[in-house]
Amino acid sequence: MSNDTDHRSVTCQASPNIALIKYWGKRDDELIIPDNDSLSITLDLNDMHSYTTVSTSSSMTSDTFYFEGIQQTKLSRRMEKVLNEVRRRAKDSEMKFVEIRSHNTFPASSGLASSASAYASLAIALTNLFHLDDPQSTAAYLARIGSGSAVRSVYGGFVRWSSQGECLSSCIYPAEHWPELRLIVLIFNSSKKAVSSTDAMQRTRETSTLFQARLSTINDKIDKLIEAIKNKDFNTFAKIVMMDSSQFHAVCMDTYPPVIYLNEQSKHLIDLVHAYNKADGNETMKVAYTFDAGPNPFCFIREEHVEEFLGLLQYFYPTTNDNVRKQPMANTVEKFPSINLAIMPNVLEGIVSTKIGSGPKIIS
Ligand code: 2P0
Repeated sequence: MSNDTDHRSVTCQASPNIALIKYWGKRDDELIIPDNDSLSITLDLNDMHSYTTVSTSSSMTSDTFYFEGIQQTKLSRRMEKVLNEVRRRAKDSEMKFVEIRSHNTFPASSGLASSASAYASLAIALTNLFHLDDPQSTAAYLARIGSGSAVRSVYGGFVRWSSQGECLSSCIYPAEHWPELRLIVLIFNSSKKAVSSTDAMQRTRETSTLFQARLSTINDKIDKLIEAIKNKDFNTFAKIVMMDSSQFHAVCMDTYPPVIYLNEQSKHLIDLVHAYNKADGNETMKVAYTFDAGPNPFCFIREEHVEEFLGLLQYFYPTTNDNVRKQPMANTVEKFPSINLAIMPNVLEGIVSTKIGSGPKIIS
C-alpha cells in the first residue's frame, strides 16, 4: 500500500449468477462473443460475493494482484486483457498501474462460478476508479472479456446476455419481481472440473451436430421463459429450465471426445426432483434443477416448499459432513411414499441456500 497523496481506490462487491438458459459456444474467443443469448439470475450479495478493491497511485511500478491476501506471481492473460482495455479507454495520465485485491466470501470449490463475480466486481471497480465513459456498458464489456458469463453478474435480478449488437447484458426483471423464488445449491463434488468450460465449448463447436440444433431453438425458449418469469408461472419456468439444462448436457455428451459433467449423484437428484414434483398426484411443480459445467445441482424452489424439500434432501443424502445443516427437519419423506429411491449416504459436501439478489454494490 502506498502513502502517496494521489493514492485512490474503489471497492466493489458482486455475486455469482446461475444460468437458466445456458451460454455455450463463442464465435470470437478473444472478445468473448457468444453464439447464443443466455438468461440468468444473479444471487444475493448477502449470501455470497466477490469483494474486489482496485487502487492506483503514481508511485506504483507494476500491476499487482492479491487473491485471498496472497500476492500472485503473475496476472492471468485475461486479467491483463481487461487492464489493457482500461488503459486504452482511460486518459493516459490517469492510469499507470493498479493493485487489485480480491477475495470471495464463498469457497471457490462451492460449485458456484467465482470467475463471474470476480470479473464483474473487478470491471465495476476499474470503471469507477478511472471514471470511464458510459459506466454500465463499459463495466459489462470489461467483465465479458474477462470471463463471458461475468457480463451477467454486472446486473441484479433476471439478466439477459445478448449475442447480437454490442453483446452486452441487461436486467429483464429486478430481484423484487419474484421474491418467493429461492435457490438451493447442493455440493456433490467440490473438486476442480476435468475439462474447463472454455476448452469444452470450443470442442463442442468443432464436433457436435446437436449444437446447431440447440442454437436454432434458443431464442424461442428464452421468449417463453421470459413470459413465465413475467407471470411468475413456476410450472412453465421449471420445465424450460430443466429442459435447457438437459439439452446443454446432451450437447456436451455429443461433443467428441464427450464432455461429461454429471455424475451418479446428479442423476439421483434429477430422479428425486421428478418423483417429488409428481408425488402429490397433481400437476404442480415444486422444484426445478439446473446443472452448469459440473455435477452440482442448483435447485429453484418457491419459499413455501423449502423446508419440505430440505427434509427430503436430509433423508436421501444423510451425511456426517459438518458443512451440511444438521438440525432435525420435519420427516417429510413419510408424506411421499411414492418416492422410491435409494438413500445415498455421505455424498453431500455442502448445501447453500440463497435467493435472487439486486446486483453489485460499490463500497468506497
Ligand atoms: C453459463 N457456463 O451460461 C454456462 C453454463 C457453464 C455452463 O458460462 O470462456 O467461465 O470465460 O467465456 O463464462 C462457463 O463459462 O467461460 C459458463 P468463458 P465461462 O453460465
